[in-house]
Amino acid sequence: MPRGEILERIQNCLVSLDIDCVQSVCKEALGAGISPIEAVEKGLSKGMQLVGQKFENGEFFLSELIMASEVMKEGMKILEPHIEAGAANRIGKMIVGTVEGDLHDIGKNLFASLARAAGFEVADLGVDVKTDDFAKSVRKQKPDILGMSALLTVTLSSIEGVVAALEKSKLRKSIRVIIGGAAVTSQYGKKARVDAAADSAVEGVNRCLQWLRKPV
Ligand code: B1M
Repeated sequence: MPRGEILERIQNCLVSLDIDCVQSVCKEALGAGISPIEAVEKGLSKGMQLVGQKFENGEFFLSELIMASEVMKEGMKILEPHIEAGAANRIGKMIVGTVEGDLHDIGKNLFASLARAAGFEVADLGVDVKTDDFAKSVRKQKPDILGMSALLTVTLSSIEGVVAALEKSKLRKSIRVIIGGAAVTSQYGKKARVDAAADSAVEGVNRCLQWLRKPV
């Protein structure tokens, strides 16, 4: 079966909220030589966007969003072990988390797992991370990079709060800050004075790798 069709089937399985279907088509994708990252980005993540559209136009309710997250996580369980570790040695340290008021964690988890596979040591602070907790963790753990995920427009401004807290405690200049998530745009990234705003986890991790080759 053509690769495009397999990826489309992954999306359809997700939209149908069918765990068995997602698991078997993800396995089929790997068997057909589709890279696990492509299956995540063009299959599962794309399917989640379709789920989001159905929620927006009233076809899906919160219960379906919750179910879709579970289905995506089951698909990730098949694909994640195949995302290869690229670097034998630790290349840098990173702290990640989803901003205060926001409970979405799938994109943040994806970014963290790709970063680990690329050789980063990643401390994951979880979801709904308070501004002060981001700043405290940076002070304590001294990472090279801070990554924040934000999917809700209403809580997006927490990012500016974290940047301000880092500036206040004179920590901002010693780290790079990257943000991502459905609510993030590059325009917002400039407003929030972060170093990068990534559209995808792959793009974000690639940017982090570039930074570590060219330290702050
Ligand atoms: Co909610 N949700 N949700 N949701 N949800 C969205 C975000 C929404 C766009 C849906 C919609 O209306 N179309 C909408 C936000 C609207 C807005 O603010 N503009 C929304 C809403 C409104 C809500 C609630 C308020 C609903 C309610 O209660 N009435 C509520 C809020 C709860 C809260 O957080 N306080 C809510 C709840 C939920 C669930 C809990 C049910 C569930 C999340 C479960 C979970 O995460 N464990 C959920 C889901 C699943 C979604 C959608 C459908 C899918 C999100 C997702 O996981 N996508 C979402 C629709 C959408 O995004 N279009 C939606 C897959 C994931 C891989 O994508 O996280 O964007 P994403 O990550 C991408 C990139 O953004 C990037 O990489 C990934 C791709 O490679 N990326 C990074 C992400 N983080 C990065 C960090 C980086 C770099 C790249 O560097 C650090």
